Amino acid sequence: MVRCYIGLGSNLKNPLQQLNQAKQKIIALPKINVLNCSSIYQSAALTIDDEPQNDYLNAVIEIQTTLNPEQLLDGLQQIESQQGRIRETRWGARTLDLDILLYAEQQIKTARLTVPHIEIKNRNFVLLPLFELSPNLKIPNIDSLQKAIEKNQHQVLEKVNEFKSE
Ligand code: ROI
Repeated sequence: MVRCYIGLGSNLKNPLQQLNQAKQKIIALPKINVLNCSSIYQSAALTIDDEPQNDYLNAVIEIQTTLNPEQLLDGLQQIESQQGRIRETRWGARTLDLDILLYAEQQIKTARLTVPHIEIKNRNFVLLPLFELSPNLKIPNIDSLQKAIEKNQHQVLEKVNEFKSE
């Protein structure tokens, strides 16, 4: 059994419903136990190209699994495509984005996967929900969650609600 953190994000087609549906589908995946869910947070889109985008809703789910990283990714990508994600531009708007943020304390670099997620330390929409779940979490190459969050103070997040199932 390995402990993992999954990041969820959506800014299209009823994001709240997208996240709740994705949560139910993650719960239903074989060989996964959902341990805990963060609140849902709203934030302005962090953009790379300055193209305007809708605000995002983000959350993090903590799981235990016996799946290996690639198998876990397969399951998550299946959910993304079931919920209508079309991979367009790399940084564009999306109905649903599911990322393996952390897989135990492993560092993984394959063609399909970089874990910990490469942008973790620059994104309070990931760091804050992680902090809510595990304030003392050890992340490879990050000294402390709290310090990382402080460095991104300009990124404003608003807690939307608890992560309720429908
Ligand atoms: N911005 C926010 N706030 N939340 C996201 O999940 C998110 N995802 C992305 C980009 C476009 C980088 N910006 C984001 O992929």
